[in-house]
Amino acid sequence: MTDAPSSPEAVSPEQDESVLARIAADLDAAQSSRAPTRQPSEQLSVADAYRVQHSLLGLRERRGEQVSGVKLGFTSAAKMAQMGVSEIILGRLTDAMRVLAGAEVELGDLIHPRIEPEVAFRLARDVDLDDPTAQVEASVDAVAPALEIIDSRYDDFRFNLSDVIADNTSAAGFVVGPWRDLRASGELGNRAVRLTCDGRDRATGSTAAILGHPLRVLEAMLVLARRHRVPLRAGQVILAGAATEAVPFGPGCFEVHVAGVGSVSVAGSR
Ligand code: OOG
Ligand code: MG
Repeated sequence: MTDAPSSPEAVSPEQDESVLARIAADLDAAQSSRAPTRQPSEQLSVADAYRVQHSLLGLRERRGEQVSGVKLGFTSAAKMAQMGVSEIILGRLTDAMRVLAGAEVELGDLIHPRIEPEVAFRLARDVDLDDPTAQVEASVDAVAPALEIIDSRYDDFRFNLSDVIADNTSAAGFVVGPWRDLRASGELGNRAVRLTCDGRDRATGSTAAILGHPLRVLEAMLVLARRHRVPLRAGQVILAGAATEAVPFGPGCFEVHVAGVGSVSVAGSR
């Protein structure tokens, strides 16, 4: 007897390119019109979901955006429980999503944004995905506190694993604080993480919530980048994934504090 298929990968047929392109176009339109869309009626395999993500990125690149990094999602139990998804996912960051430290973000440009505290790493060298001995950690030179603004393009911020991958893992904005030399920043495995709004605590946790240690995301990232052919290039930012639940991003000044790493803020404005 064989086991029943358990993952979307196992049960979903590959979709035609035209179906994938249509889903990408719907997601792109939802983002630009700030009107959320329905989850696709097709059940996508994980591989197809990354194809949709690539084509969504292609639409952004055709408008002149440039990739500035990658982000990991669902690397903490807090996020998995909040969203009901329990597999690590990879998304792409572009220069248009970058927000300067301390800057204001117009909330009306987003659908139903949330914000979450993150740790960022910086790649100092390209990673050769086809080199079986590639070591990402050796290619990372700096760490920084970061905030991620997520904004699902789906109604009610609800999705399944494949649908959130297709939607570029809800990526909408990111803010990176001052970089510190990774080798001089000490043990990163259990640093207190705090997200405040106008000085009041909104979420608290520890970097230990991120796969036990935030540097472990680098291995997970390499596996996903190889499988779904996501280039990893010198200078790119890597968001390790939120250590706590995301909170609604509304008016006010949101700040992340990562003990011994630093702080950075962003303001929501109407
Ligand atoms: C998906 C993105 C998850 C993280 O840090 O875990 C993520 C979502 O929650 O909408 O960015
Ligand atoms: Mg995140």
